[in-house]
Amino acid sequence: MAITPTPKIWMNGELVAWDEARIHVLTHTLHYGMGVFEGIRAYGTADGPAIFRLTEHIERLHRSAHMLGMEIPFSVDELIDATKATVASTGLDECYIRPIAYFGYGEMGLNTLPCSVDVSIACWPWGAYLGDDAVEKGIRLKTSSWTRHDHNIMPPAAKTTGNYVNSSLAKVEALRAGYDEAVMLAPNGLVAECSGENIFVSRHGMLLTPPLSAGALEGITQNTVMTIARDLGYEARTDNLARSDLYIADEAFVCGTAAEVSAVNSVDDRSIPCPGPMTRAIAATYADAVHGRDDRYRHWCETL
Ligand code: PPE
Repeated sequence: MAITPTPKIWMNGELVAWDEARIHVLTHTLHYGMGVFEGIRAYGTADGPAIFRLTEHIERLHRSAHMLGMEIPFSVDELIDATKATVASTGLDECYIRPIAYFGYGEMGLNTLPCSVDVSIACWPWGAYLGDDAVEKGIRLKTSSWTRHDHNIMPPAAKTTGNYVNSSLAKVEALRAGYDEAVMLAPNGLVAECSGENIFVSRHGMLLTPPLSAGALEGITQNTVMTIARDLGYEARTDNLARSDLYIADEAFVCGTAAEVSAVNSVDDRSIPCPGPMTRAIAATYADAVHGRDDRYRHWCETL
């Protein structure tokens, strides 16, 4: 999806003009994929723009870096302030926000120990990630021929730039085959997640989503959905899912910051009732939560 420029990007402590936010071609992370990033959304609320669960996203950025042995030279609080300042500088009510921490210019070779760590935060307007009618019409999923990372190959729980080679291979394969998104299996054959979202299925009234141990990212939207689901009176828990669980699901949906809550209408051409009542209710409550319209979740809307 094309990027629409905004006035400023935050780089290592200062806001610079969008066109000046440049890096050298010998930037370490460009070559070796040892970067960590986040995807966050700001939404218009009655109190002005609010960044949904900003603190949790920045904390996860720090956890991802920790898993790579990377020391981010800015604290969680400093990056929260920087993110708010970047969003404020755009004048936008709603936007997608992309913080990234990466090993910078000056060292080459696989040893990251001597490398400097650079951080930037950019934001721009970004619409529906899986199409405007993803809740009503649902998306078509395909089981990927690409296996999700094993924990001993690279940590799937870290949101690292390198992990997304695997995601992009799966996404492009699914699109070329005429599907909307790929669902990826872990090396043990159990369901992990989609190329850019967590997956939920409902079976016998119980909402299930694969845990971190299955190779899923600890999704902040996944956590939001579990809270909303329980508040709506549904039972929800993390559990291992087999491919068969997808084929015979009563309902299925994917969720992520970019994708929000998007219904699934089929997996490998096996149709799934769509949109089911749980998916509809959760998607509607999620929309209210992010826009600050539901008092139960107002504390997640971090105003500038
Ligand atoms: N799994 C993966 C692999 C993933 O990339 C995301 C987010 C999630 C789960 C859901 O995480 P959360 O956003 O905390 O609920 N994917 C981000 C990047 C998408 C992209 O195209 O880039 C996102 O949704 O912002």
